[in-house]
Amino acid sequence: MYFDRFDPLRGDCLEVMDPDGRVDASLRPELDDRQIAHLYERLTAIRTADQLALRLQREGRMGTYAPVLGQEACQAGAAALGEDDWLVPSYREMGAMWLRGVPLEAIYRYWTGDERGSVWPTELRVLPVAIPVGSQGLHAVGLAWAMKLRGEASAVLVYFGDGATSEGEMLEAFNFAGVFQVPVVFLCCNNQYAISVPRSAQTAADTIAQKALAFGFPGIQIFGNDLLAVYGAVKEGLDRARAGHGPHLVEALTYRLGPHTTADDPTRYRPDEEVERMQRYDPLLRLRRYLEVAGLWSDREQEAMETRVRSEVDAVVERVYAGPPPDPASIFDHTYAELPPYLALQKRQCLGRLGGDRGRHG
Ligand SMILES: Cc1ncc(C[n+]2csc(CCOP(=O)(O)OP(=O)(O)O)c2C)c(N)n1
Repeated sequence: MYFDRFDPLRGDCLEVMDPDGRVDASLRPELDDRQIAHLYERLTAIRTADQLALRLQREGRMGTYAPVLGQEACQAGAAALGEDDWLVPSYREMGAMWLRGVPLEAIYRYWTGDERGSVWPTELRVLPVAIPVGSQGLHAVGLAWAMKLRGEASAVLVYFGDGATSEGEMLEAFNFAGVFQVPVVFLCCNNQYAISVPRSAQTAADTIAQKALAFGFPGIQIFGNDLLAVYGAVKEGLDRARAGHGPHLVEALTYRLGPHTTADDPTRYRPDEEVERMQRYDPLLRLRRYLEVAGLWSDREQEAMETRVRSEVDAVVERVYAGPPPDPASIFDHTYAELPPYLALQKRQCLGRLGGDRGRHG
């Protein structure tokens, strides 16, 4: 319905719900109003948790953090995953991971530098956060290839940014996926910047979506601040991948309203007016407008929801900072099933030193 009708070479870009909340019924994915209201609440919870993370970082209680602000609708791609599918995140997918079932507690712990935050039930089928830009593309394709070889009817959804499409690993992933026709959906959250490098300096191609065509599989460009477009395109890509139609690429046009990470000052490379202009496309605003027009929402519902998500997130923060800090030697745990020899050596050295310190402190 989407991939066959929207052609990136023709300049097509899928929008189902416009910034005023008006929906094109002919393009609407199978999401009823109740489900949309639920996702609106979850995306609001993501924004709440995201802003709190930023505050915790500023208070010195969290390490470097990569905010989601402005890109919440892209996170809802994870809501389109089937139970047996896999999610492969980059570092900006706090929301997608949470939606998939990774406890927010673990996500917060991870960003405080606590390796216990890298542990969640394997049944969720979520890979760890990938910090090296583009590396997760190959992990995703490897997973998808394994599923194909095993004859499993499941698919992989991998997130990455516009900057990642300039990395060799991502291009290798596209190529491998096309040649072996593996069940993977590449979701490029094109937020217009790779730190300070604008999209225009990233590639000479008109779109990222069209790159899929060169690798021999379908690509579509969508408005990534439109929850319905994200959900619809990702769901169709996953369904088709699972049915044996190989890889699909979704380029979601979005905008990073905040800094790249808490270590970045975006005022040095982009004008304030640009950010102000983009506020109009806020993914949460259009959902609220839609629900209001549908008669499902008023200030009362909004206030009640904000109170609910605030207490949900506050309770998580309380748990994260309660109890003793982690054992420093736990930095060696939870990444490898078996430690490589050089890390095993470092762990022994670390334990030796900690042992001494612990001895001194009785
Ligand atoms: C291989 C590699 N090179 C450089 C970096 C430093 N770095 C971190 S994020 C980033 C920009 C990535 O931009 P993009 O892929 O557009 O994703 P975004 O952060 O905008 O979501 C860079 C260069 C890194 N983490 N890994």
